[in-house]
Amino acid sequence: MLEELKEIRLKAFTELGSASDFKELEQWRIRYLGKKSRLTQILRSISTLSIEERRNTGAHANAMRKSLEEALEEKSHALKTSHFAPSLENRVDITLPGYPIPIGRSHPTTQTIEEICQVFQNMGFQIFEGPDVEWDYYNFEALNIPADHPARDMFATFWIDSNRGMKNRLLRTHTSPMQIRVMEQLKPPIRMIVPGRCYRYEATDTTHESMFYQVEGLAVDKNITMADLKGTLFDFCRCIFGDERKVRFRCDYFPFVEPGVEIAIECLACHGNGCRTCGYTGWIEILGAGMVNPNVLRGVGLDPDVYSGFAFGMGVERIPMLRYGIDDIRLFYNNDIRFLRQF
Ligand code: FA5
Repeated sequence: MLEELKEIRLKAFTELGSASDFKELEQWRIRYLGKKSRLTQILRSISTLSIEERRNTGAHANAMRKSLEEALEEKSHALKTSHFAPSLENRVDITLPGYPIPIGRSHPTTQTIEEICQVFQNMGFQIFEGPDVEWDYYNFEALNIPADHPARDMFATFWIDSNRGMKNRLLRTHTSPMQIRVMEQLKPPIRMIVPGRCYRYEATDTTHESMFYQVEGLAVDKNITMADLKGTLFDFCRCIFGDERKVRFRCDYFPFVEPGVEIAIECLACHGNGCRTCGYTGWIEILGAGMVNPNVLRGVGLDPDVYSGFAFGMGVERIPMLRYGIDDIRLFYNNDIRFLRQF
């Protein structure tokens, strides 16, 4: 039996050496290691041998099975390497340049906010941020807009909850609540700006979104006048739109300022002739402003006979609209990458 084992071994290794693909390898496995192979038969018959033969033949047969299995494993690995390597080389041209990885960029609104902040920082304004979810007190009450004041209609509100029938928390309709929060914390002189999201429960159109950005501004000190307000805001308009662009400055009403004004810029889409984008007026309003109402100063413990101030709140998206002739504010938040990657 030992002789037979030697013969099987010699034959098996010779045939394994000449196996050139996986099909031949599988046939080899069945022939030498399969259930019906001679080696398996020998291993099964070992129990019928005498003790002496059993020990000798059993050890040889088991060692042979092990070495055949190892040789099979090795050959299979060698075949895999030689099988895939040349075909990979044929399919992949490693000299070709790689695919470019698209690089992200800031949203046009973020870019505009950064630019606005830079202009005001150069004038000495500090930057603050405040909560999107606001109390009725800060959004309205402390800004001289008590409950049932008709001016609440100017700000169509998303309410969040109410307290025993009293509406209480909301998504801020403007960044002006931060005027109060900052004046509660800091003593004049104050020069601050606040960029942030605002929400209004209103139908959208070419210049109105239900979620948009504003930058609030506030300056409080002794002897601040309307001339400071006008000079600051005209300087800002020149920095952003250049010297040539027409700026309209006229009266407006906001309960938290007195007097109140608004600034509008000539529409780029129609050069002031009137079009769908500007609602056929030739102008797009970018900000409301005014001298801080004495009631507001009193509410935060400042004496209006000693201190005065100006405040403004500007719509951020309207600035790139006016600069680049974008005819619909809704394009900013549609997430169309073809629009966004232009900036
Ligand atoms: C206000 O929100 C006042 N808080 C501004 C203010 C601050 C006045 C301080 C006085 C002193 P108004 O609702 O007009 O005002 O909005 C200010 C600017 O935000 C507008 O000029 C416009 O540029 C922008 N804006 C207003 N509503 C929308 C909207 N729905 N979508 C996009 N931009 C808007």
